[in-house]
Amino acid sequence: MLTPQPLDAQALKEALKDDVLGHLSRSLGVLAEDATANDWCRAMTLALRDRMAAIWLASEAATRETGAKRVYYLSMEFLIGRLLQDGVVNLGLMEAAERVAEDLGFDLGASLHAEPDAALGNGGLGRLAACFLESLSSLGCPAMGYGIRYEHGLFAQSIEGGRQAEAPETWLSAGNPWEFPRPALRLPVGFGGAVRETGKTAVWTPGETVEARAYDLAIVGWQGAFANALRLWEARASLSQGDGFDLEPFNAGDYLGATEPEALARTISRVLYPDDSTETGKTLRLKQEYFFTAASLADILARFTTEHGTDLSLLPRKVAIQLNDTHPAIAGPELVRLLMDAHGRSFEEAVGLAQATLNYTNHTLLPEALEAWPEALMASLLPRHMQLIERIDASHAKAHPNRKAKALDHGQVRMGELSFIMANRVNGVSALHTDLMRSTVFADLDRLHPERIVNQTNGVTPRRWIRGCNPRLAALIDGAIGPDWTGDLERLSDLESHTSDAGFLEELGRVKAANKADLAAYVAETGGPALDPSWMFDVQIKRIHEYKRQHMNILEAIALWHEMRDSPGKAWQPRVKIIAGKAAPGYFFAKDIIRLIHDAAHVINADPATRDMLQIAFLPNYNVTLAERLIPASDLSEQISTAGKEASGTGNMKFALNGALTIGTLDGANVEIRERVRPENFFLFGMTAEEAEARRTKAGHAKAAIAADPRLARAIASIRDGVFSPGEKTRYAGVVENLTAHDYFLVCSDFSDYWRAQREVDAAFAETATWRQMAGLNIARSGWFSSDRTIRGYMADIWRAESVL
Ligand code: 26Q
Repeated sequence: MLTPQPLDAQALKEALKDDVLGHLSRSLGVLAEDATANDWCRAMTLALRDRMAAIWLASEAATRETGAKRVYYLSMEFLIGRLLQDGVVNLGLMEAAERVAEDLGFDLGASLHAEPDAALGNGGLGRLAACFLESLSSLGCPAMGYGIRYEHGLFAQSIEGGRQAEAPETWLSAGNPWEFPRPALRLPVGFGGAVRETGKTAVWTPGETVEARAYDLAIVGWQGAFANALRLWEARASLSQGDGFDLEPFNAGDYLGATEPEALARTISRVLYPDDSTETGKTLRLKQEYFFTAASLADILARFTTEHGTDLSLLPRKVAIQLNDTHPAIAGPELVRLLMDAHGRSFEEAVGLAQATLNYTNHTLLPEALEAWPEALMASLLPRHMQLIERIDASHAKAHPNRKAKALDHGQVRMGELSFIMANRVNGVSALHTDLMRSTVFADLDRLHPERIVNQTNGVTPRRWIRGCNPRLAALIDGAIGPDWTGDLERLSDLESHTSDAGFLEELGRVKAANKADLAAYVAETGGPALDPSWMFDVQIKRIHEYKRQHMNILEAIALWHEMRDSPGKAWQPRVKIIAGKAAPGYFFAKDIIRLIHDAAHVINADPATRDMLQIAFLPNYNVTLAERLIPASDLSEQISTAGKEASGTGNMKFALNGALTIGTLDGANVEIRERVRPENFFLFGMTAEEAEARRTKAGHAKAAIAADPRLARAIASIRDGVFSPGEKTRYAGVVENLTAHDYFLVCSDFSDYWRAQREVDAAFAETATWRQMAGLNIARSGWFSSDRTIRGYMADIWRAESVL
């Protein structure tokens, strides 16, 4: 119904070609003979955007006609990366695009890569939001993502003298051809000021008001069946402030002062906070959170009343709102405020409606990552909300007299508790993580509301993470089982029978080898080290964090180096350890780990005794685009977090789906991956979450572990003695102290078992045919990790929303 009549390949190509040439001349004003890769990229983008807009408007019309429930996904982060290749894949235009490029004489690959990578997120949480939007569209669920149009996304990382350097990211510097600005939509968002109470109603008069302006991106689903929008808010000075231009100071010659209101307002959407797990308590961060949440809720209520009238008791039947972590947690009090102060509902009614509409996803149990704001800050920035939070907490306490967990505690507003109290459903992101939520941070609230916590294990979209990034593998799978797996990933199980077919495994080996050669060529082109595709590619890519234990990986490399030097004659399995990831700028330990990786690489890579067997390569500026190159080219996926600390992981799923084997702990979704691919196709090591928790309380656990493992002792000693920092012996004193004194993340305690598992990996990799079979089984058995499955789960168990397809 929504899909246009299928055209034959020739007609499809001709239509696309006309549109690309049309946009090149009419939208961009460029002659074909002068067009650069960047121009072709923009012309293609506009040609695709036209098609997406048509699908989106048809989807919107279908939603309105059926009066279907709408889902709203509120997230501070959408790590969308590049959109052009994804759009080409989902619209079924890959072949047409290749032929258009051939006809017009431009390089399609170069044009697809000319698009900036939109890094409007830090890592897993933001990338999950992007996969979810794509799945919502693929499934035909009426939805909208709401976030911030950061002028600068996550910082660009470079390495200077082995150390991370940060530069601002500039994805918007050449404009954004994807977006539809909505200049007519300008929503005021207030801060500060005072509350005047008159009998039953309260009037909040903000001391400062900014304006939220909307920019929409169309997110089209698989085969163009449906599309939803991602609406990103930009902060601007309001009309009442002369639209950001103050004439009086200007006339007096104060040109800077004239633009001050605009500069101040724009600060709110200027830059993404680069912290991904440590709460910093910055006022601007709270302003960002309220800014996008308030604009989104106003927009949602306006759409609701347009479609369904003013009877807000219908809200929970027509609207489901998902809070991606606590970052939009102020949505609870804000919705209560709107229902009371703007729509005249009682406090009880308002809270009831808000609770029936809102849901909350928790992504972390790390105590340092749980958001809490000082009451005084909340009261000065959002005085009306502070009143409501107090009332919400008090009424919850009254209803549950034996309650212990409080939203207001020791002068802090605890956003996790607030979100829990205000939500209909609260979900964790893997089975283990959800169990731990129930038994630890939310134990008390779970006891009071035993039906509220549910699990929805994360997933990833197979369009981007197989078909888009690994076309060779996609073609192999198509040939074996047909193309239907792309929209129904559990069909990958049909591959199982092929994994005992030598011819198929041979092909699988060729696919991996070609992807490895492509990666090696790319790394060489961009000035990186030489990678030999015949070696094992052992890959750890994620944010740098102690709990993710990149330092354990590097300790293993150092221990292996010592061992190789001791026994040069042994038949060692050549391997390159590829590591990439960014450290939060203020996270000094993580920055030390990056430096240690470089220092170790510098010494080890140059050692003539080992350089034909072991190399370490740190690739700078890890982002979605680099992940798309690395994952298809990986043999081994490092998922080695301290058990109980990684809520789920989603990279782990992408690797398995691309035929890399995992070395990993029983943490997050690793547990479920191992269950599905079966234990014999997964390299497990380390303590369980429970064992880790117990070990941490045992005095002297680090020292005991070091004493028990001479390899570990020697690796740490070589760091301590300055082997990797000649001339500055103390460079890693902090790292050594951390490992030997408290070792909170149990690197030492897990090291021996990690070493053992790595040697099993070496032995298995040497058996090429078996390794390939294991890789094939990982692919065939990982179909459950599609984000389509995850979104179906949210639709059924959390949102009670239905597809309109
Ligand atoms: C909070 C307050 C102030 C500043 C920054 C933050 C902040 C920002 C981002 C805190 C956390 C994040 C991101 C967290 C994150 O990415 N978590 C990951 O979520 C994934 C998707 O569920 C999981 O797979 C990962 O296990 C989890 O670490």
